[in-house]
Amino acid sequence: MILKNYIAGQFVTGETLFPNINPVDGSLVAEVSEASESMVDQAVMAARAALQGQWGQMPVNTRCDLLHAVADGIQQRFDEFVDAEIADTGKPLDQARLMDIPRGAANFKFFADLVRTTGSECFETHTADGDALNYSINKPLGVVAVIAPWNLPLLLLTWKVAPALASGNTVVAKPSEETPSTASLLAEVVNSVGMPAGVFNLVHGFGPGSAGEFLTRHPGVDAVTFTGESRTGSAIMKSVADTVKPVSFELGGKNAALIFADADFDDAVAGTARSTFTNCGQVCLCTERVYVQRPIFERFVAALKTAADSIVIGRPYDADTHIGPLISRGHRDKVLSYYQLARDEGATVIAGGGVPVFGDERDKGAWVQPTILTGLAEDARCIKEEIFGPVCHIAPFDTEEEAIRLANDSEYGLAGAVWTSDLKRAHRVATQIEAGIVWVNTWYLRDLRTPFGGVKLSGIGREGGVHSLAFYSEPTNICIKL
Ligand code: NAD
Ligand code: 6OD
Repeated sequence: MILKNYIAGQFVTGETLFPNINPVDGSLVAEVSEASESMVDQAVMAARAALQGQWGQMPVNTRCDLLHAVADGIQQRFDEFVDAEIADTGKPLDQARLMDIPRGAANFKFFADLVRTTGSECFETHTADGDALNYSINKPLGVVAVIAPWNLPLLLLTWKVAPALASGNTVVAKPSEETPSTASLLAEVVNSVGMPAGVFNLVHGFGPGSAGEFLTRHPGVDAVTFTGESRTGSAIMKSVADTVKPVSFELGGKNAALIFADADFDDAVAGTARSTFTNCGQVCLCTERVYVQRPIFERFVAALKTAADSIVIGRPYDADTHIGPLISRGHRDKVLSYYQLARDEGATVIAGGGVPVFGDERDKGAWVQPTILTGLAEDARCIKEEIFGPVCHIAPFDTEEEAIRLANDSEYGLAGAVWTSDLKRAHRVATQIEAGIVWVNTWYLRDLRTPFGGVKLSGIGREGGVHSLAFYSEPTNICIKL
């Protein structure tokens, strides 16, 4: 099977193929056609042309009906999407079935419905020179480049494609080279619902010197929306700097969980196990730093170890599997290098710390053990740098002020979690954490209307609800003298 690019309503292949590898056992899922520079150029030109055609004139309701049809099309091919996501990532069936694919579809309906019902500003203006009516109309930005990562492939691609299209833009999307399959299915769905050619284009490839870079530095692109590593965000920012394009960046994290002694202990343990190990630790919102109030520190470490040791690392379709492999052997090398670095930096390995041995085909995959560390100094690299694997470090704290200081002592600022039964403390602490989102007594509970994004190295801007519409459209103020 060859996964193709989708340009100007046609499925096309270029001269170069690259392999898409299953991280469960290293087998070949598919070959992928890498888009050349001229193919990326054709995609951008098709997207520009589509702005001037039927799409640009389409009533909002018709546009939104098309996006609903895309969501319905994903639901109709639900099992294919689930299988494709699993083949690319090795994630457990339940996660793909209950989160990745339903959310991928829901993003289209949510943003379509939001655009149907969101109005714009209007002010009645009174001045000494006379009265006026000031109102604004929201125009699309134009051609939006969407660059997505591999950890929640369909969910994070559609999280940006859906609001961009709902706002009337056209899109050239590039999924991660590690996870091209569900994006390819999405192109088939878009093609099947009668979306005008060029409105949605898909190019496959890598970052530097490949489709990612060709796309973000293309002069015909009006805005770039990106999810991925902070240093990639920095490279993209440089490539759009000369043309001063708007960017929306959702980047890395080194998220802290603060566990106060008055927290519901079992909830805090279960919640922290979930926030550390879900998706094999490969969610940008995952916890990598856990701070526990001293009276319950030893008990918490022991309980989290029990939780980690009981995690079933297994095949995606096995009913008892909790977590699958990392995304690739390359990423495993990085995670294992941090496991080694932690030892070199003086950590005590409480749980895991290595590679599971299965004695079957999975030994060719990208598996690692869920890992818990203690004993590192706060300036250790393992405390400062994002690892993006199933690993956390646990350290004690004494006072609320100390906990807040420790949580904020990071170059990142994406997410935080506070576990306490004191509501006043929860609010007081949450407001002082330097992060785009703080969960209290829970983790990754999402409402798509809320602002989502990070501070510091974790990103620029907010998406979600009206924040997405604000990024993907350009308001024009019209002032009528009355
Ligand atoms: P990555 O930055 O390596 O790649 C992301 C995408 O960018 C891929 O499609 C890649 O091909 C492309 N890319 C790479 N270099 C590029 C360049 N120079 N120009 C244009 N495109 C380029 O990230 P990843 O490894 O796929 O994802 C993991 C990272 O993403 C982690 O750091 C994680 O925290 C972060 N992430 C953040 C969020 C968030 O919402 N804040 C969500 C998911 C993942
Ligand atoms: O749930 C979402 O909308 C979202 N953007 C999640 C990001 C997860 C990062 O890996």
